[in-house]
Amino acid sequence: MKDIICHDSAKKHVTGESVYINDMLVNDQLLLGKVVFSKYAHAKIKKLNIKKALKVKGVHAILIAKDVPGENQMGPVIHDEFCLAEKEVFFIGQAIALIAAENEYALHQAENLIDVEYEPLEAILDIETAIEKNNIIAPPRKIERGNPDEALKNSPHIIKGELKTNGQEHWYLETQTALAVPGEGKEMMIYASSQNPSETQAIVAEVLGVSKNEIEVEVKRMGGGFGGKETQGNHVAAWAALLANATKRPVKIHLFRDDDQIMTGKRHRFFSKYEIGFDEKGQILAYKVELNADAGSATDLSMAILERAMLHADNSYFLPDVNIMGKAWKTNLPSNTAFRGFGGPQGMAVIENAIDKIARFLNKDGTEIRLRNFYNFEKNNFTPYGQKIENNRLFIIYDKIIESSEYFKRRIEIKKFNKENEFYKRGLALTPVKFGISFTTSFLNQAGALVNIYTDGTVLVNHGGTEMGQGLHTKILQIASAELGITPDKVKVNATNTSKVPNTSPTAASSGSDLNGMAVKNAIDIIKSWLAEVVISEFEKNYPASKTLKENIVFENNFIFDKENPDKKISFDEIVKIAYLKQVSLSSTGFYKTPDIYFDREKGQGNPFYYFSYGMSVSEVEIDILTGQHKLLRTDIVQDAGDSINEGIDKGQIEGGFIQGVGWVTTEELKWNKDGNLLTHSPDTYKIPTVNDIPKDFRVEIMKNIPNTGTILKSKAVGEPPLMLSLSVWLAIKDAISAIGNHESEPEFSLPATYEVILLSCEKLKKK
Ligand code: MTE
Ligand code: QUE
Ligand code: MOS
Repeated sequence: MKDIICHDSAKKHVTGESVYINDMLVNDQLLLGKVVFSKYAHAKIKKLNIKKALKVKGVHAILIAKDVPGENQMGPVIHDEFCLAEKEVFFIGQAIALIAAENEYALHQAENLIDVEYEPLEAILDIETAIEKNNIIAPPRKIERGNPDEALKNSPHIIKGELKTNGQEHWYLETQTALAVPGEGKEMMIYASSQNPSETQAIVAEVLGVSKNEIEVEVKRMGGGFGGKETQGNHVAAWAALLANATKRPVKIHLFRDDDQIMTGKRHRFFSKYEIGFDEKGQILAYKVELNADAGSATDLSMAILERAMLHADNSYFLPDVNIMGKAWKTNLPSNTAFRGFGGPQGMAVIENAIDKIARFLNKDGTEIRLRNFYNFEKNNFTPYGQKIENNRLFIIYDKIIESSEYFKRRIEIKKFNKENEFYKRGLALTPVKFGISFTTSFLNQAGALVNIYTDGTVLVNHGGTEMGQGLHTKILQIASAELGITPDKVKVNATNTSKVPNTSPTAASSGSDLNGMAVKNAIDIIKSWLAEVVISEFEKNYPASKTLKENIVFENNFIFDKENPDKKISFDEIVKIAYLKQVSLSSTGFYKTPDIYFDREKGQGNPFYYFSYGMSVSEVEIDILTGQHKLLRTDIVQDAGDSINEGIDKGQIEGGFIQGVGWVTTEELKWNKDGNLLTHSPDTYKIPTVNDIPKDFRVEIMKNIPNTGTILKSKAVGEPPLMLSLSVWLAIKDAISAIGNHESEPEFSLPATYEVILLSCEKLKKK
């Protein structure tokens, strides 16, 4: 049943048949909602008068903080985010009022007539200032092993450094959107673009001051989430619900692109400091790193993100004596949030850069240093947090990619090219990824499902995961079809709905198919055991001589048969009808929780991950040292996806994740002015990758014959890990720059490596 199904985007998205919230046909009662937001990064609200605005024709409601009937809060983990600002505003883009009107024109007119007066206060707009003012958002975190200070002292060489990695805008194609439809009494139906419908339900219930059983949240699909709709999809849902509740009419909020970019949180920028000790061969002896994250104005998921950054500070390398500190700082910017990789990219970038420096310092190839420090099999196989590395795939992937990319041959060719060319330089880099799979907040590793079989033999699967383009529903459909032994055309996966499957975890941490796939299998196993009994009693009728054992019943190719005696068979459709007439249930819930994982935050120790996903990439770039422009000439990727459930989808995830990462490490640059206004809030100022940024030669390979044990269909998660493979592009650029000085001195470098960064770095080296 594997590999034969294409994602619905292959046809429906292309033809336009796919329905997003903004395409939904609602009745003529529909009102549009608008969010009025703060124009100051930090200020007192001196006056907020809506009287004039309320008189605008077509306006049905204007709400401010005091109009929130329930709790005026929408912080997901900690309640430190107002739904609507009260006396003070903490960032530009913070919601202060909501308008519901019949059309866009009325919305804009009303917005202009809202009378707000601010008294500006001092704003903290970067990590350095936050550190200076000790504006920490929560107590620092630590992971430590051995005695890193002593080990540093005893190291033949030490490199010290700092690294800034900038944030990243999610740039989902569908901006934050929600439609709220009031029902009878306190009922409210929410059509949300949310990775976490259960949390959307909880927040809507809280702001309305009603119980969760009055709120139904449905998610058909998102036009991309990438982490940006893990918590912040809740915001528009809460605002739409408030307006729908006030007007008793359906209300839709669909953020204008620029407003979305201004109002919502992004990938956390980090400011990191490190010291790494090593010997002549490049063996790492000690590593100390301090990761400082810009949380923005509220906590959101910052502590979980910081934790994942810390848990990936080692990337694929054994660090004997190590100290990892994590601090999240409060600033007057939108609260930063989940973004593909969830801190992993920020943690890994630091050590990859450090290893790159070691290689240059020792005048060795980076791959030699990496290979030498990889986690090993019998020894050097424990992470800083004490988890043992099992089923280590680093060496097989390394061997494969070194060969398939012709790494060493191309290294020589590049040397030659750089010697012969004065204004163009080429660079090459290999980087590995080891990414931990599971929510580090262990209780989140659970999922539910509801599987219904109808009397015509068709199947409807409900599960707790959401579809954001990653192909989860397609994989779940394949899983259901494989487990029931029926063809995929008989199975349909429903929109995610909190009334079908309750109390779900966010679709995040790349665990959507691992968790929900298992929950669906559990539900199907239960139904199959009921059906098996019906099958046996049917067999006994027709073949009275022999007995069929329940364990011998096989579901395959739309039939059910006795493994010991395959002639005994009956079609799936037939048995479903018989079961119904025999009053046997054809519907079951299913549940799954990941076994044996835990993490002690206080101690910084545990087994937080069920397994690791591995991958490597080799990238070659060419830079123009007169302009700083770069071209990505070739990338090879080898990725471990276990037994891939759907190679087409997984390949799409690998390519898409990698390119999204290429944007983060090269062209995507967030800039603010001195008042905290985001300057890069539209596609003409914020440059995400386009088709032109795809490597000219792009070779993606999924490893074969390495099944994962203990997961659904022996697969592995694939959603986030490939993003971090883009670090090879970043370091290939650095390698090309350093060719100017014959690799003798360390180029100045940061992330992203924009044309400007590249050019300035080249200029510095030329002067040396
Ligand atoms: N792929 C597409 N097309 N759109 C998305 O929004 N989100 C990514 C990844 N791949 C995303 C995507 C992120 S951040 C995660 S955590 C996973 O998909 C979530 O889905 P999964 O757990 O089913 O892999
Ligand atoms: C990876 C993730 C998440 C995570 C931990 C990971 C994630 C997420 C949370 C989280 C943490 C605490 C909460 C909560 C969610 O943790 O996406 O509601 O109270 O939401 O390692 O992707
Ligand atoms: Mo993905 S950042 O875990 O939504």
